[in-house]
Amino acid sequence: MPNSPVKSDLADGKVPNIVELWRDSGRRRFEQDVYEGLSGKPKRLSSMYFYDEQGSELFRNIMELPEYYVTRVEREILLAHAGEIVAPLLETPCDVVDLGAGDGLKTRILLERLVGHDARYVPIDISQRALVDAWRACRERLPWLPVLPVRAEYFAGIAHIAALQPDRTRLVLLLGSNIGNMEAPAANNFFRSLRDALRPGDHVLVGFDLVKDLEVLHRAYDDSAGVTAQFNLNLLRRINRELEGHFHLADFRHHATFSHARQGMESYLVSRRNQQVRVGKFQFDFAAWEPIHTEVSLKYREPDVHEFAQNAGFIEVGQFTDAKSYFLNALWRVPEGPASSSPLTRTDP
Ligand code: AVI
Repeated sequence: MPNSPVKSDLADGKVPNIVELWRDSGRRRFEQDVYEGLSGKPKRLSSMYFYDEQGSELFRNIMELPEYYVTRVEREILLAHAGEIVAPLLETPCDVVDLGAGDGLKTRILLERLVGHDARYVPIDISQRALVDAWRACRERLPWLPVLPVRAEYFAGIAHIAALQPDRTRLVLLLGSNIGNMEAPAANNFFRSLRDALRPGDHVLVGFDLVKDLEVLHRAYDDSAGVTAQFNLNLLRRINRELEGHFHLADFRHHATFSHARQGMESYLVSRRNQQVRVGKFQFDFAAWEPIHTEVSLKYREPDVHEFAQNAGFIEVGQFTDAKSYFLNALWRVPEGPASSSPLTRTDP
């Protein structure tokens, strides 16, 4: 369905042309992943299934929480360093490509600096609603800016970037610590394929959440209002809704803990009692206090960031942090010379 407009907005004639590259592998893959994840030991479910309509709404609520510092501190960094970040774009026409854009709120801090310049904004996300919101907000606040939304997951998004007009410099954004939801091999793989899709002189800006006081991390991933717990439990609700699951949510609790071995927060749903739960034609046994692993949110130190850049073959141009050193935005450039030819394996986050 290429270039299909968003139906609900057709009425007022104000619709973005969304390039549709999203291939929802749908119910069968979800069912298969749930079956394999809950049959395994330890049990696990992929965090990629968090983001249905309700989950995306809950994540928007998380970003507003006082305990979830990530959004706030990255905004602080972008406000302080927007000029330096967009400086390399000012010499030629440019495309700002926003991978996992959400509503693009933070990105607009950078885009505002490109007024009067031949710039375009390419938000890429799997959520149609997020893309429409990002497009609308730009139309209102940055009416001079062409916006070319793309509905795709990361790897299809990267392929799309490779096909963008060759005479424009690109700045690719991966903000908000989205990289932290990938294990290190998947993250390296991701950066390598991104680098291979870019040309010399293109730039990348990546948000890395830094290792910090464990109390701060625990509060961010287990907030007092229980929104993060609901976000995690929504996975069971989604299984109930889409796969005829029979989970009683009160029989599971959200648990978030820091793993020193993994250097990151791990989220679990823990069974409060011995129970059997039916999902469609399958039945799963849970022992009392048995966990289902649902998410990693890895945290980084500066050498980790350096290693990612080196492994993928980027030149480090700048590193920007907030006043508390909670978060780091790294700006990398693609060097002259051919892209690496090492084979890539596709890895889901
Ligand atoms: C989307 N991602 C970067 C968030 C994170 O911090 O790992 C998802 C999240 N999980 C719990 N709270 C927020």
